[in-house]
Formats: sequence, C-alpha cells, structure tokens
Amino acid sequence: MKLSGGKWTVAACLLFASLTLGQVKAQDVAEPETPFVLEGRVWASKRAFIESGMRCGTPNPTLDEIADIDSVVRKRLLVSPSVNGGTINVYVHVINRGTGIENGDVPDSQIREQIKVLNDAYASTGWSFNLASIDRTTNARWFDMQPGTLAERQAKKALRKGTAEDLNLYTANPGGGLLGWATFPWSYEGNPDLDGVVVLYSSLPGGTAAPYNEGDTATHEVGHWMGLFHTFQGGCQAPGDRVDDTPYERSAASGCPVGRNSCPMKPGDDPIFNFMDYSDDACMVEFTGGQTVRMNESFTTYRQGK
Ligand SMILES: [Ca+2]
Ligand SMILES: [Ca+2]
Ligand SMILES: [Ca+2]
Ligand SMILES: [Zn+2]
Repeated sequence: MKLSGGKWTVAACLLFASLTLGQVKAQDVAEPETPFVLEGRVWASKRAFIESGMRCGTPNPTLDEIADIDSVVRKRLLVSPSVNGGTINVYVHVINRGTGIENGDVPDSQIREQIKVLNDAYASTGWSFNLASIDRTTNARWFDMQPGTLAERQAKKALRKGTAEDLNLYTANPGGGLLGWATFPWSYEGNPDLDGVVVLYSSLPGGTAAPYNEGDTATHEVGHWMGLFHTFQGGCQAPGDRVDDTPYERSAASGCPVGRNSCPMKPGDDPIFNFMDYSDDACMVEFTGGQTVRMNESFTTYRQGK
C-alpha cells in the first residue's frame, strides 16, 4: 500500500515535470513579436531582424564552393597532419567617427574584455588569442563601411597588419545595424588585404547592442574566419555545415528556442547553443569537437605559414 502510493507519487511527479518542461519549451520557441531596435534602426521583431540578414554579413557558400574548399583540405592533410590549436595574435583596429563610446571609440578596457570572451569561448578548442595591438582611426566613411564596399577595401588596406595567421579585428558601425562579417581562410590567398573580422562596436561586452552585447558576435565571426559555416548552412540537406556533431537545422534560430527541432527527420534538437547559430549571446555557449577539427584543418590548409 505504502509502496504503491510512492509509485503514484513518482508517476505524478514525472507527469508534472514533463508538462512543465513542455510549457517551458513552448514559451521559449515563441518569442514576443515586439519591435527590435539596434543602432537606432527598428525592425518589427527580433525574428524580422534575423531574417533581414543583418545578424551576420558572412556569405553562405554554395555546395560547389564547399566541395572545392574541402578537397584542397584533404590534399593538404596528405602532406602532414593538422595543427591542434595555437595562439593567434589579434590586431584591433577601432574605427570611429569621433571621441566617446557613442561615436564608436570603444575603450581599451572593452577590447580587453572582448579578448577574454574570445579566449573563454575557444578554450575547449585549443585556440587562444593574444591582444597584439590597438590602433584608432577617425573616419566617418570607414566607420559605416559595409561588406564589399570601396570603404571596406580602403580601410583594411590602410590598417591591416600581420600574416594569414594573424587576426585583424575591426570595430565599426557597418550601416543599418549589421552586427558583423568575416572573411573565410580560403579567401586569404586571393584577397589578403581584406582578410579579417568586422564587428559592430556596440556588440563588444558591455555595449548597447542587447541581446548581442556579450561579445559573441566576435566569437561567431572569428568562427567563420577559422573556417566554420553557420549551423543552418544547407538546411536539413547533407552535407549541411560539414560538421558531423552539429545537428542539421532548417534555418537560423532567434532568441534561445530550447527544444527547437526544425529538421525532425534528422537526429537531435537544433544546435541553438552553438556559437555558429544566430541565437542571443547569452544562449551561445559552445563549439563542438567536430568544429574544432574543422578549424584546425582549415587553419593548417589556408593560414599556417602564409
Ligand atoms: Ca552538422
Ligand atoms: Ca533534428
Ligand atoms: Ca555566450
Ligand atoms: Zn555568420
């Protein structure tokens, strides 16, 4: 009698727990449709912002491009094994339109915090980041540079330092609330001057670009710079992001939709906690082992010694 009462209690608890979990999931998936504001620009909702393409300006490559990129990697790895992590020098270029944070002149303290965020994010991958230098340039046209513009080319040509192994990180206000973009490792050979990462100055830790102000825009863009694609690259279709341990994902996540499963025919929930999705900074917390391998192999093929 006592025993069966205990069983009922356990069963009731399990039922309650699963109902509660179900409710939490439903709440997290449906974000409120309230206006989203970034750098003075307004979208109907954060989801609308995500779908506008302003979350990240790094292109999604085609299947043919991915096949070419990866065949070069396979050939390179026949010559000698891949590196396993390392330390990357970071040259930070603060582009602003005048003095003060509101004009993009972010202080050294915020840049040091950004480097710390990078080091924490990449700790599991074996890669670390060493702040090599900070320079500051006041140029309103460069401050508003966008991917593929003359302003981008001029700014980077004037400011870029180091080799293919070095990270050039530019802070700017890339027009209309674009959070950032990066060049891929395989673009270095043809376009060394453009190599690097640009982020919205207010996305640095403690900046005003909430909920993208914990420094993970840089984490995400550096992921591209290291050779990673978005987790939703290719949707539910193989080869996806070319990383086996990130589950397939039909489209970018917004917010922190715990339990999202946009490719139900493929195993696993969506990788919404991954730095290469579009979730809020607070929700982005991990790279996978497969992504680490891809970074190592991309670096070895396209950056090491170049
Ligand atoms: Ca994957
Ligand atoms: Ca799935
Ligand atoms: Ca985070
Ligand atoms: Zn991206």
